[in-house]
Amino acid sequence: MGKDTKDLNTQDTPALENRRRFLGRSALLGLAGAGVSMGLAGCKEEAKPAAAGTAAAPAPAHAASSHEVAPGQLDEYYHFSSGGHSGEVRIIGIPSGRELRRIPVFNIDPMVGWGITNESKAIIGTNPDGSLKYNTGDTHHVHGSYKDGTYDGRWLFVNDKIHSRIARIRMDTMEVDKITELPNVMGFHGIFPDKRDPVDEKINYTTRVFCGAEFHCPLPNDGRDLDDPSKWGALFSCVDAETMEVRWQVRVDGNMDLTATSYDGKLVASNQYNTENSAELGGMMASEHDACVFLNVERIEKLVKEGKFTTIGKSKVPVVDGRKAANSDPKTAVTCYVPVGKNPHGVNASPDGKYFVCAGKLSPTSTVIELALVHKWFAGELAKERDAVVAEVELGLGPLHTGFDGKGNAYTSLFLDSQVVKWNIEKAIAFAKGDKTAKYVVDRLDVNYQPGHGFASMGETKEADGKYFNSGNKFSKDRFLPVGPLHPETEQLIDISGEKMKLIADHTAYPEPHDGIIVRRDVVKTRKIYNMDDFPNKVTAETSGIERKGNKVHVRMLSMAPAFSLPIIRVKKGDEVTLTLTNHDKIEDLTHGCAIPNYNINFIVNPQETKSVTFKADKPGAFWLYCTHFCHALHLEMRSRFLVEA
Ligand code: K7E
Ligand code: CUA
Ligand code: CA
Repeated sequence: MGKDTKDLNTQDTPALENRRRFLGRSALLGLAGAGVSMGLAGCKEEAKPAAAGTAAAPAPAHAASSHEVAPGQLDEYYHFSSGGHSGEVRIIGIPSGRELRRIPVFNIDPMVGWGITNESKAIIGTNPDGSLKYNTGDTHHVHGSYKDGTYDGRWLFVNDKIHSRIARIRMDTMEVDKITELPNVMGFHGIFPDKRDPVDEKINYTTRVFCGAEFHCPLPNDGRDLDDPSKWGALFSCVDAETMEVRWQVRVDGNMDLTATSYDGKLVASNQYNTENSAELGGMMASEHDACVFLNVERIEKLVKEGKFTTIGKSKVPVVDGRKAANSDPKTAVTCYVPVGKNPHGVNASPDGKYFVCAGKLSPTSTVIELALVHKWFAGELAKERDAVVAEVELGLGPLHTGFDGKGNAYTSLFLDSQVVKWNIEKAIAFAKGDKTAKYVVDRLDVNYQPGHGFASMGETKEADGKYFNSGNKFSKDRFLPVGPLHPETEQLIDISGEKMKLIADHTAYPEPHDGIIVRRDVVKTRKIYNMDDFPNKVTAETSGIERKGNKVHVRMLSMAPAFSLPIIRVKKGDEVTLTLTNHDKIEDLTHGCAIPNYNINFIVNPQETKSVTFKADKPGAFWLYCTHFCHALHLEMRSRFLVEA
């Protein structure tokens, strides 16, 4: 339709108009300069517990209106949630909100020994001296692997924004098995698995994971160009889902923020808020338009195959040029930059596979881009990139992220308005085409208070079922008992099975949840116990014992409730000790722990699992190596003497 974002399609309920006026609409729309950070963080008037909003209104009959799951009953869904700068991923039951598990990813977890055992250190990454390369992380987006357009229950992928790493979680054990650091990028933010191969019909499952990098940095980042950010750049990366190696990267104009993939496997999109390529806050807001960029996966991989790429610094990863200057002919272009409203945040693909919704953030709009039209542009059959936009509708202030119910409705979080707005995509398109009677806003719900991500049950799959929507909110200060100056955040569960949304539960969240997915429970198939043969260093009754080679001592031990196989472990001060422990119990959930006082050792071994630690025996004395995980009536007695001779 090729219209400018300035003539916004506006349509709203009177209540919202009042609210906007109250908030000072023009001031917010004209955000500029130093005020913006304050504006985004705290401009909202001190929010009150929802009294006047729809949240408290009596709801009509709903299909799924209770969050209560009776004692002994199981939840219907798993919610896999990112953990923000805690560096972890969490598993929450939906609708109960019960926290089921924490998966350490980029953080250290002494309960399981993540970051303590040799096996976990090897996954996280170590320095030449064996110490951890990083022990911090910032997870924002967790997404599952796909088959035939829905989750296959195989893997979860999550980003680390701090150190630009991608982690893979096996869903049968809910443990990380691979972490890869992306070269030459900074601020790796958006992540999304592909849903099928762009070319090979038979590959209808995830084989790639796409990664958007938000921050520009020198290329390579080796000390050059520190004072000339105009030379800095941002790359988009493709990681092989199986090997977790970086397949290729694309140099782009502007930055890459969040990421979404098409159901046909051909395109991947990223919203760009810094098309200005600026290093300054003001500069990042200079332009009235930013972009949602689409990458043509097939064409990129063809260029890589033909050797039409460069490399950056020490990295051997092929880098294809996706900048505008090199992609002026749509028929050969690898990138299509679709102009959208100012500083967008969030791009999401609708479950029918037809649309991408890019939320405005500094523009009160959501832009609907039709996939088929982007394909047309790549075929040279669309005059302008902007013509792929089929609607750009006003929703409210600070739109960030969008979920879908599979019934044609989108649910967009409004950070500044503290609302979730339900809107109908086809009606929005009709409205944009000129049918001013098309009521695209279906409902609004106040949330408490500043929503970031919102996502619906199975909403990122073609099996979107429209039952639950989770709103992850910041600034939830008065929603729970105060627990010190730092408050919990809120995950609010919304029943979206009816015409009107209904808030049905508040769950606490340890800061800070961002994105998550809600997965039907039958998709998830976890193992009951481990397979001992999966561990090459397993300890058997025959190999249990202590082996010395010079000052290197290998202690091989097994656990079987309620005892360790070695009652006494004797070493000498200065020895380098490797302790390998295999749990020979076969009963589901019969886990043992292993802690050594004053040696900072603590980890668990699950049934049939093997783990090891290596440390210097630098403190003489007697230390009770004991079982930390309650395993047996004689759990307290389950210990060995670790003796270090002076
Ligand atoms: Cu909006 Cu990092 Cu997805 Cu958080 S990002 S909210
Ligand atoms: Cu073994 Cu407690
Ligand atoms: Ca911008």
